[in-house]
Amino acid sequence: MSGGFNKTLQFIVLIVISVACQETGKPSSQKETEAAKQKEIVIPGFNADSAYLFVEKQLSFGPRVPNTKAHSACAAYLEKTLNRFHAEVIVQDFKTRAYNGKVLNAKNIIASFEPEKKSRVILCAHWDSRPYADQDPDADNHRKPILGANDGASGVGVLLEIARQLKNYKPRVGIDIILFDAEDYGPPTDTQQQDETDYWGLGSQYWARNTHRINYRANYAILLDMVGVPNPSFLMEGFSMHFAPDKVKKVWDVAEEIGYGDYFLREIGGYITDDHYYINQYRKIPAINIIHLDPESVNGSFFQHWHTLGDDLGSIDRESLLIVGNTVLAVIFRE
Ligand code: AHN
Ligand code: ZN
Repeated sequence: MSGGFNKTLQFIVLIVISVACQETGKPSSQKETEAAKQKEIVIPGFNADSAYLFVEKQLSFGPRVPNTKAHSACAAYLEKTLNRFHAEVIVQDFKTRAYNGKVLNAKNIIASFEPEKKSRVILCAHWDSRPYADQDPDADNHRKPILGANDGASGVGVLLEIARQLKNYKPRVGIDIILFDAEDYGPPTDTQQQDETDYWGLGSQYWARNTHRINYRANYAILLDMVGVPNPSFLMEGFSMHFAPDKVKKVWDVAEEIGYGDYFLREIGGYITDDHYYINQYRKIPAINIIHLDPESVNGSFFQHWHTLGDDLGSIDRESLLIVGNTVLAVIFRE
């Protein structure tokens, strides 16, 4: 009985002492450090389940091929969702000619956070999906459109989740999320025009020559492409290293520091004509590509289901979305 009372008393005394210490016991320098910490930027946590749902939602419209209903419906969804996250959204509506002469009605969707800030970083991905499963093992599928879970939706899914975080958390730099259209309408591999690489990245080519604001500048751009594959290997892509080696190093260093060194490999990959190429070449903004590269794969460059009907939700791993999302968030919140 009395032992129990003593213990209770001891406990109360301990609480009183600890509260007293909290109020008065700290040296003033420590208090100042804490005041400074209050003003310090808080890096939000990336929610992989939320990103995964954003991928799933994009696929629910069907293949997002320009000039289709699914494409229009998905564009409306992306615009609405980015508005919901309090971004200032500009939709660039444009027509562009495909390799086969077809006129594509395309939309680049641009979401700006704190557009008044001078110092800016671009985060981008393509939101369209390819009209041709021309790498499918079954030749009967070569003219069927793909869902593009990894090839398109994964990067957009990560960026929508980042946008959701940016509604409540503000880095020191302004952020422009750019969702490019008509990236993947390049000529099928069994036509004569394969080597005409400028039929890829039509949306980024348009944006680089007609930015959404006059005299638009950004410090650099990070492109996400095929970031949802399980156990990804993000090699240092060729054009990224050519145009912006310091930005590659910055991102890879942050990734390693937060524990993702097994995925962001210090190994040079091939040159991929992707949206970042046109941002570098036409706009002179240093742009890098975070892209899963696998020289050992069946297609010699990308993941197993690249440009096949197999690029569906089954080839998306939440963990990979998390790795990329946390890395990009850490990079922009350290600026
Ligand atoms: C070329 O194959 C020329 N570029 C690949 C860019 C790409 C296609 N990214 C996704 N799909
Ligand atoms: Zn593609």
